[in-house]
Amino acid sequence: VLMDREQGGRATLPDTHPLSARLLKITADKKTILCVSADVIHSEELLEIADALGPLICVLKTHVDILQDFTADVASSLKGLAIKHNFLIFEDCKFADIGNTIKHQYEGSLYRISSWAHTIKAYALPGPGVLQGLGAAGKPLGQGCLLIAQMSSQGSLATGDYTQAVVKMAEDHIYFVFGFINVSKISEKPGLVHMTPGVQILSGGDGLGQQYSSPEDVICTKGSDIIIVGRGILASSDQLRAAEEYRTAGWQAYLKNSHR
Ligand code: 5FU
Repeated sequence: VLMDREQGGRATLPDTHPLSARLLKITADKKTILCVSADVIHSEELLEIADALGPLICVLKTHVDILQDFTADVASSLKGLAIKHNFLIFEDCKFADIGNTIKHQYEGSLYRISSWAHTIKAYALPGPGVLQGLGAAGKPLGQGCLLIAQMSSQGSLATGDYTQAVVKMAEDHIYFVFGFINVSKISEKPGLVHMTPGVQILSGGDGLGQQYSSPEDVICTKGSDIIIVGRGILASSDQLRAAEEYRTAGWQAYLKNSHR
C-alpha cells in the first residue's frame, strides 16, 4: 500500500514527465520494476518474448539494429503488444552526435524509431543539441528520452563530473528527459526515473566488460527504480520462470526500500 501510494505520489507531481508518470503507474499496477532487454537477432523471437514476458514487465528494451530481419510490421506488432500487456518500449540505440544527425537517425532510416519507441537513450557528450534534435522529433509524439549518466561496464568513463553534468542537463530538460541510465541514484527529483542495466541475481561479469549487480543491491543499496535484465532471463532454459524470479526479486527489494 505504501509502495502504491509513493509511486502514485511521484507520478502526480507537477514537474513529472507524462512518461515517468505512466511508467510509475505501470510499476504500481503490475507490481513489477523489471525491464527485459530482449537482445535477440530474429524478429519472431523478439515478438515471442514480448508476448510471453509482457505481463511481467514494465518496459521492453530492444536493440533493433541487431535484428537481421526488421520490417515495419515488427514495429507495429511491438506497439500492439505494448498496448496488450501495458508496457513501455525502450529502443536502446545510443544517440551521440549533433542534433541534426540524430534527429534523422531517430525519425528516419529503416527503423523510424520515434514512431514506435516510447523512449530512447542518449549520451550527453555532444551537449544539449542532442536533446534539441531528439526532442524536435520525439516531443510532438509524446516520446521521452533517458540520459546515460553512468554505465555498468568495467572502466566506464561516465563518472564524476560527466555524471554531474548529465544530472544538470536532465533537470534542465524535463520537458523531454524523464530519467537516467545509471548505476546508482543520482538525482533527488522524484519525476526522474533511474534505470539500471548490468543486473543478474548472481554477481559477476560476461568476460566482455559487463559487470553484474543483484536486484537487491541495485534497488536497496544503490537506490535505483528499474532493473534491466537481459541474459539473466534470455539465457535461461525457462525464460518465463526466470522473468518471474527477477520480477519477484526486484519487487521485494523495492518494497523493502519503499521508505525512501
Ligand atoms: F548503457 C548500458 C549500460 O551501461 N550497460 C548495459 O548493459 C546499456 N546496457 C545494455 O543493457 C546492453 O546493451 C544490453 O542490451 C543490456 C544488458 O544485457 P545483459 O544481458 O543483462 O548483460
